[in-house]
Amino acid sequence: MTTLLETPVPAAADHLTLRRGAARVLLTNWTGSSTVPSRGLYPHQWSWDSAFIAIGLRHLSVRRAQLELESLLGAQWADGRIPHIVFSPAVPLDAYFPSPDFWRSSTEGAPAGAPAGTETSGIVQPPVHALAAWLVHQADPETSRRRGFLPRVYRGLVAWHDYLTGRRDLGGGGLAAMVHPWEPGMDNSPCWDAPLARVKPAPPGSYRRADLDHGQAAERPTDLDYGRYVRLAADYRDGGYADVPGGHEFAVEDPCVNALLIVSEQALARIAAETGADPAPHEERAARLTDALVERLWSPADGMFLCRDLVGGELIPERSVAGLVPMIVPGLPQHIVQALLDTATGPGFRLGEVPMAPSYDLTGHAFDPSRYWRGPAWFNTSWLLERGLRLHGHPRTADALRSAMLDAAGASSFAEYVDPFTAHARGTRAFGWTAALTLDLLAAHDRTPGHAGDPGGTSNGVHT
Ligand code: 9WN
Repeated sequence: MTTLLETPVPAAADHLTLRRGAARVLLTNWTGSSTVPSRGLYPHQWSWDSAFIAIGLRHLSVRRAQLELESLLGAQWADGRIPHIVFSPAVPLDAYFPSPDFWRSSTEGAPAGAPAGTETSGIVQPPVHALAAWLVHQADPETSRRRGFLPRVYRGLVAWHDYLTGRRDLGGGGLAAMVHPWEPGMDNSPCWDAPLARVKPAPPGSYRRADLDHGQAAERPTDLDYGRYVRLAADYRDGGYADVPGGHEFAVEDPCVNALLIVSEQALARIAAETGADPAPHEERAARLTDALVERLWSPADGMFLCRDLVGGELIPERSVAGLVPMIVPGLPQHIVQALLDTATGPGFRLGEVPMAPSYDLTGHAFDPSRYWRGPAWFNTSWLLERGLRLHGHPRTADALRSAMLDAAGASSFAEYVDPFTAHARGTRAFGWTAALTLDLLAAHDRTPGHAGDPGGTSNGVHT
């Protein structure tokens, strides 16, 4: 049965229709204190989803956008980590796997400081939160100041970045490492194929996938991938969620995660200045992270950043959109920015020719236009590239990408991801960050004089 939310919005729909459609998704997915990515497939609160959602929600309700981030921070662990899922006790256990009884955060995570009264996962997701907090503040600084929003979130955000740059510097080179393919948020990216091949999968009968109740198998990770995800998560849990250099079967440094950390650290500098704290340590850390990103993950031969496998010690020779996302970082050397632009518009990603940025090299050996993070185009990564293009002075390419994203969002009923060539819907529909980022792009479009330039200034990565 087709529901109201699944009714496709015609590609040529005017922006008012699109805005209403996007708002309806966010209102429907709102739980009272946060927004679920999807009512069926993802019925809890997810970490980086909430950050992207807050960025869009600020155009509907600044109060809700603040609450979105504050409720997530309410589940932060004492060691600083922000868990990738905060479980809703109202949702049945079998609605999503792995469920709270798998992670057992309040008991197994206690040594790492998991909260006693809230069940969460024990892994993390990319740090978009400080950027989101700053953008939410910017939407209505007066209300933000009156409610004391930034002072309330600042300490938690600092603890979060301390965790990532401290305990999670598993490679010792100054970057945050991820210990599970769910952590960088691009679960079945071909980048993880080789590191995952070392992992013995959990036996198929030992768990039940709930995702296939909602999604098509051809658009989701394989059973073999799932077996390995389950094994890694169980091992991390059984080790008390401890972060031990050399102690993880899967440990990688990802350019998208670290680029987001840099931009969020720069946002923290602005938050510090606004709240009367010292911005200098944040600026210094952002500069150190930028140097480390270039030193450890830049591949001149590929003209893009690659992921580093900390177990094997090498760069992983797979070209995913994660390697282009550092375009959002303001302090990169000019030759790197130029190479990233060339790669983004070259045969692997064809930005400007295909509607949106594919998640993986279109010419790559593992490319699949329908399967999750192995080729389909996603709205969050395209939104980040759109900002990167503006930052580095390419408003026309950014405008074209923005238009294509708006068309695709409406025509796909706010799909989770789309075929990179046809922009046909893939994954679930009425997806939270697709709707939220649509609202953000529409707001930026409407603020743009003559719809041609960038409104918020492009001198840093945290413009509005
Ligand atoms: C596992 C919620 C999340 C996103 C991820 C996306 C997908 C989960 C899953 O959905 O991952 O965390 O069950 O597949 O890959 O980026 O945050 O939308």
